[in-house]
Parts: sequence; structure tokens; C-alpha cells
Amino acid sequence: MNRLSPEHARELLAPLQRWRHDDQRGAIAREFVFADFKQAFAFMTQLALMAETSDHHPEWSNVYNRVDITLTTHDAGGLSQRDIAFAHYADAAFDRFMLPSAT
Ligand code: H2B
Repeated sequence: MNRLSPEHARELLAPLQRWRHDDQRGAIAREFVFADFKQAFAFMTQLALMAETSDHHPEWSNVYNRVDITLTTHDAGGLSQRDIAFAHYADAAFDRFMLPSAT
């Protein structure tokens, strides 16, 4: 997987407003805050299974109801399409937890 050019990265990151871009490192990061630990860990479980299936793994940490995620493609030495895809997947999973019916 190739590292994105700065121009392409900017274009693909435009719809990912909730992610911070570390241009220097070639990484994006976002903090997710849930109602409680149970939700945070359920979210991590969803992402972990997807990460393993797609062989693309996040750098992340969890404290109670918070999950901090940093995405970069180690093999490419920076951001790749895989990080963009993972960020969209994480945003969609998070938004589902925020629906009123979610437990
Ligand atoms: N995850 C991420 N974020 N970047 C990688 O370059 C990467 C990975 N490479 N997961 C995969 C695993 C690679 O190490 C294995 C051997 O396929």
C-alpha cells in the first residue's frame, strides 16, 4: 500500500473533519467518547475484528469511556488509503453508538 501524496491526502481527509492530521508523521488521530466503558469496549471489539480481517491495525488506547485512535500505515511510512478507509469505518461505527436506540 503506497503512501498518499500530500495533495491526495488533503483531498481524502476533507470529509474526515473529526480527525487531526499530523502531517509530519503521516498519521491521523481522533478521540471517541462514549457513555461508559461497556460502549467503548464494544466499539473497540467491532474495530478489532475489522482490523484483523483487513490486516490493518490501529494504534489506540482506552481509558474508561474514551478511545484514542491514531492511524498510520507502518509499511508505507505514513498515511495510505487503508487509514482513510479505517477512519470512515470508525466514524460510522461511532455514529451508530450515538443513535438514541443504541445501548
Ligand atoms: N497495520 C498498520 N497500521 N500498518 C501496517 O503497515 C500494517 C498493519 N502491516 N498491520 C501489517 C499488519 C503487516 O505488518 C503484516 C505482516 O501484514
